[in-house]
Amino acid sequence: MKRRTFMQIGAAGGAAAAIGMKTASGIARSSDTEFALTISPANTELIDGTWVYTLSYFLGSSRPSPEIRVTEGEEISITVTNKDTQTHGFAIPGIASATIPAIEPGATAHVVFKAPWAGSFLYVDPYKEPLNRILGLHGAFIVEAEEGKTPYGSETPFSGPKQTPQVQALFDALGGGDPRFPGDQWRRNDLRRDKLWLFSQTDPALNARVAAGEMVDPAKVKANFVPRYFTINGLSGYDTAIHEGSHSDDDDDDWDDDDNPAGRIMPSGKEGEPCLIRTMNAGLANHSVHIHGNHCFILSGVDSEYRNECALYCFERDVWQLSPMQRTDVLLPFKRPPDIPLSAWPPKDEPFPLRYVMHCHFELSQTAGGGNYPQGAVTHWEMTAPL
Ligand SMILES: [Cu+2]
Repeated sequence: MKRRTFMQIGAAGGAAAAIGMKTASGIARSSDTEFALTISPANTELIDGTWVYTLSYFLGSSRPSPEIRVTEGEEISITVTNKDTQTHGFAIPGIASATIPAIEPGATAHVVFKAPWAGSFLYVDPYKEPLNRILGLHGAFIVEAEEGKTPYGSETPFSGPKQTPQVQALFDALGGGDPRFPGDQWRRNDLRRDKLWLFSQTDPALNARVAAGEMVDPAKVKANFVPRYFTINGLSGYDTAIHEGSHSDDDDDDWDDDDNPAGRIMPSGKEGEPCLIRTMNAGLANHSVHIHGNHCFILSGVDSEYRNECALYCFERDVWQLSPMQRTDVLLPFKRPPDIPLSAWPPKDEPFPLRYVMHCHFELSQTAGGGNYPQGAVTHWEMTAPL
């Protein structure tokens, strides 16, 4: 294969910033209805400093795997230019009309479709499935509700006709005088209350074979897949959470806070500020997402055609399974942790912010490079102040 000068994508921003590029999973906001993506190879730095060959969708020329946000019912236009030397495609499982089966090297293709009912989707390269998806050609496609209100007027992330009574009851209980959920209701159009955990994995041996020009048989990828790196929104371990001083607008890094990739992952807020977390798995390994401090309410999943559906029972869980291509929205209630008695709340000896870990219970996923712990699919959330 002919090698070109690839883009360099540093895991924490350092190397990329040197060539004037941001590494954010940039957000394309829902006021847009037209998106121009480019498929391009890149060298990506992983958490332990290892560089691997990857493929990414870029928004414009510099943002890998952008989070695309649209509003239900809108006509969406997506143009994809393939700058790789191999054929690729574009698809959003669950939205059949958004498919571009194949785009030849150097070609540009285009698809127009109507955004369906609100929900969390993945966009992927369906060509040579699952090979190209695993090499990095995936991202989140979020459909926001136009209103999303329950009959009682509580805001939810889901379209009215698709809401189940159980989901409505939960959002109506938030901040509505129910002693279990003191504080505020959930608020839409506020990304502090709307987080994304897109899990994936990398097998560097597979990436190296593709980089060397080998025509890998996609049918054999799954059986031979040995994941050694585990990412959330492309980041691992330390890089998935905001660290004091590292990401404020007054420091000398290249981020403004809105554009901070760790900020899209890490929930941060006060007691009584419930937060939606859109969890999805673009990889080939199973994940078992486990959170400390609060239990999460399961809000949605996907049906057999990968369409989004609201939960019939909003179980309170501290662990939920995320199998490959699964998408599950959960609500982190930001309430007093259930094991702290009311008489001891707010705590006097332990200062705010209270920080709680999220780690995957699929133990392999906590490491990087086959051994470095905890540098995998692990992050934390924080409660900054009591009610
Ligand atoms: Cu734990």
